[in-house]
Amino acid sequence: MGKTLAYKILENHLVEGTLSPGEEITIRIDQTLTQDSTGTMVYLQLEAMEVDKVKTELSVAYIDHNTLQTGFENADDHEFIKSVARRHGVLFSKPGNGICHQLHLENYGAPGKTLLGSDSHTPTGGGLGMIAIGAGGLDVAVAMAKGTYSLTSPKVVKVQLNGELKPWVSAKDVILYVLKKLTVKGGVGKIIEYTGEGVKSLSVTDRATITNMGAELGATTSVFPSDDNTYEYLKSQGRGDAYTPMSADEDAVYDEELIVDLDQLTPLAAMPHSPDNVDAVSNIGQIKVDQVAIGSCTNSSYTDLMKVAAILKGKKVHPDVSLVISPGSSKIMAKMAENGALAAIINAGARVIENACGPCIGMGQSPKSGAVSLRTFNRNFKGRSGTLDADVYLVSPETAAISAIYGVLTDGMTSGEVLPAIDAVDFDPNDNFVVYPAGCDKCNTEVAMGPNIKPFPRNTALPETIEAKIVLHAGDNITTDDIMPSDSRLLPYRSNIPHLSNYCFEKIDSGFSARCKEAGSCAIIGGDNYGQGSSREHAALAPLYLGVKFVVAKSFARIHRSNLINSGILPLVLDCPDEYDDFKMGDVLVIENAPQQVKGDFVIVKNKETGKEYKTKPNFSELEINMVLKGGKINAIKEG
Ligand code: MIC
Ligand code: SF4
Repeated sequence: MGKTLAYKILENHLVEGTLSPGEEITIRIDQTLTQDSTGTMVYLQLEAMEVDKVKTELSVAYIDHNTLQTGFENADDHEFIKSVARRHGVLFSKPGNGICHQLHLENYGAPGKTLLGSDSHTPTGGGLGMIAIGAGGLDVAVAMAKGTYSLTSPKVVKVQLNGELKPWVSAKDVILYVLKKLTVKGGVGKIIEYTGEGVKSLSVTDRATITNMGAELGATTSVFPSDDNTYEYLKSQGRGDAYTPMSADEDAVYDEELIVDLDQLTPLAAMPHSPDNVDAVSNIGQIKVDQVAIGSCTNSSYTDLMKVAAILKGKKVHPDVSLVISPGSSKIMAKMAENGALAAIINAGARVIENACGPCIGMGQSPKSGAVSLRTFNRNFKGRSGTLDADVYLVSPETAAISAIYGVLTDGMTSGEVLPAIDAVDFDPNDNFVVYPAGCDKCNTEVAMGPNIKPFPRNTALPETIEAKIVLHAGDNITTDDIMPSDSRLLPYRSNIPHLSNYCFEKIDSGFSARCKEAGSCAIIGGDNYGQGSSREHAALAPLYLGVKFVVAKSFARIHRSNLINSGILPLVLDCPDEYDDFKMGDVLVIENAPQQVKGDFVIVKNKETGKEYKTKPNFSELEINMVLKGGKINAIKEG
């Protein structure tokens, strides 16, 4: 039986377990990446594990999220990460170099390798034919310490691409189409593998746009084959020797299949407030636009921005629109400065900001009240832009640029404008933003701990009986942005859980934190896909700090479920989803014989008032049972 590309790469890295959907496996991790907003926690945890040199082939610490430096907090975090990186043999990419995923594609990603990153969009690397997985910070710290990662073997979905995209339709529209079909929970427990003759017409950065937003499907990762285009891309970055051709066997067997006819696609947009709320731009109509933001790890490649420059050249941004552009990397920005494209963008009346995440994570550029903001980003969750009542639409760079000129959402296909072709270019190698660790230098480098860096909370062993009060009854698709919001006000406190915890669930329930403190021991009730979105383990650590013991939900998103387990909080799936409505705020729930129950198929949760019992499924693997018994992953590692 032929093999899928995903399983070939996983098999090459298999350390333990059986590679079959649903089975737990441990794989070797070749590379890791961290970014600063999850990175401070990762490196605090790495220090706590008392390792010397990292066990991976390559580990990189990027600074791209908290780059505003409005106070000492960000700069202190950067210095802390730099010092720990040096102590353990990790490369450090300074702020200003660009966005981690774009930089990793350019400089380090390679076909056939495995990459684990403390950011949910790590699957961007799948555009180069690697298995690149997003995970919680602690999992990445452990991968650096041990060189391995454990996960449940996913199913593999084949997405067959036929034909070629028409002008004004781009890779963003492909992934928006897939999101419309599969929804934000359609990828949970799956790897999305792209095949078919349509693959040939997509460049590596097009492919990376698609695998990047596979995170929004909830998928474990997404992967493209590595072919001539991969070689061309690596060569253009001066890394042709990293090329290896890789693809699935002709007769590979997949668990599911979706066919996408590229030539049938038109420009699409994800409407507020979910990346799967997708419709054709022509159906949505010419809504008035207040802000357009181009950039992020989804759409900030050289080709994307050159298309934008070509559309803007000689034109004027509409008087009612604020257009802001953040390039993906210093190399892209430098190339566009050299070839005049940057001048075309600035002359059109656009604001050009730093090569960083910026507005994508609410670090500046929040739109005005009630605004319509078109963004080439990957998430449009309510309030993520920093403006609670803004309507954010996710679109391609082409749609964003032409709409910025017309002042209304515009379908480029029907605009009559001609979109020029963009030629590929070679980039000059430049590592002036990179600080090398000079081997393991543990004894000679002090950890730089600014006053904002506080110890992270640790759990204790699972007690016999857990009694907890329901402090929140939440709906479906709760995001980690809902649980632990992030913006320019809160991002500087990613290394200060006591401070952050005051804002837990702030955007959907401002009384949450106070209620937890009063209850002491707390439970949360969630709907479907609880914890989708970002990998931030702060969405588990802040609830841990506030006394949350377990979450009962209809289903969980993959990374957040792991983060809860890593923190010793029990994620329990309701066996009968209809019972969700039975639970009421303020009810006290009891789990008896907890250490025994978590080892079995069901955990019985009893309502103390009514006496009614509810069956929940822990679905824990052997490793996970050990973690919840010991009160989290760090305890499990330390105690064995
Ligand atoms: C995001 O896009 O939500 C982030 C910010 O990059 C997060 C990481 C974080 O919360 O720090 C992610 O995607 O994992
Ligand atoms: Fe940065 Fe936005 Fe990408 Fe997250 S999604 S890594 S915040 S650019």
